[in-house]
Amino acid sequence: MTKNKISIIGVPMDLGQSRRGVDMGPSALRYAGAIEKLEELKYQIYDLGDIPIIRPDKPNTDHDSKLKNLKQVVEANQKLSEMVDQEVTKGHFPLIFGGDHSIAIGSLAGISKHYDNLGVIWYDAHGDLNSSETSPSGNIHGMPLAVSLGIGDDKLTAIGDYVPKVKPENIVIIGARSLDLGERELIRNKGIQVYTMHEIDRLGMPAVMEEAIGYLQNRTDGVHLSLDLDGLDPSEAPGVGTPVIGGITYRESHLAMEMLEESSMLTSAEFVEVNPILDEKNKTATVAVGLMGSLFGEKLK
Ligand code: B3U
Ligand code: MN
Ligand code: MN
Repeated sequence: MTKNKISIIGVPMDLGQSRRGVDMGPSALRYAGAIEKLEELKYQIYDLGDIPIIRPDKPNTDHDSKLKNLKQVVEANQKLSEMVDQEVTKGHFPLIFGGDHSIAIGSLAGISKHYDNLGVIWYDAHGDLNSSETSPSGNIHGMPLAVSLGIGDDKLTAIGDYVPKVKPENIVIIGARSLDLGERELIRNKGIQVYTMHEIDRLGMPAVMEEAIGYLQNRTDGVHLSLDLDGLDPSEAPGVGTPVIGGITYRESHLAMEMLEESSMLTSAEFVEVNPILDEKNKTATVAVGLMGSLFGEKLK
């Protein structure tokens, strides 16, 4: 990693989906030793704690758009985008702990204004490319990548006061195996680069990462990693709200992180969807912290 100062921001958000417990994700990652691991690797860590999430009295739905907890998700992401923006301005590497994946809306809003061509690696079983028209669930955690492209409710796309945050040709999705029909159409129409499990099986993770890194190196001036733990196989990362069988292995994931570290292209990252209530003895958070080790250069130390 080129930067040696890392700012950690926890976002205990569970309002972007319907299962409770993912709000404990930041605690689980800290408990699994995230800070100690990064300190061991000689980074200077600035732990900014957790953003307060203002909970509604009861889960609500925006009646115009059918988006669940829209107001609360907008407020938290607005706050997150401001904090991330400040940390990037200081020259720190923002490392965000989720929380459900709706928080990528705020992360990208805070980061992308600092780059002309921010690249995004979306490591996930899902595309997260839905909008209220295509979403089967109304859950905003299935929408953050679409929102970052400027597609979706104005209250979400306008966070950070500019639209869009990323260009479709600067996105690479890795690990997809559960894509809704509307998401497939968007991927086709926008020409988004996707490595599904088919390509990972067929080419192998080394070739996939080499290609993905080469592709982004040619066109971007910074790259954000958005890592949803459900990208991994549920046998190795069971503590997630929407597990999908047939995922990326633990070892493939470590290799992917090491190759990203070698590329020196990453400028920010987030680890999301860790749900300790659904987990087996904090296994998923422990896997996530292991992956952070590889991402921040453990193999070279
Ligand atoms: N695509 C579905 C399911 C889903 C998306 N992201 C997660 N699950 N984690 C949806 O609800 O948008
Ligand atoms: Mn996701
Ligand atoms: Mn997912």
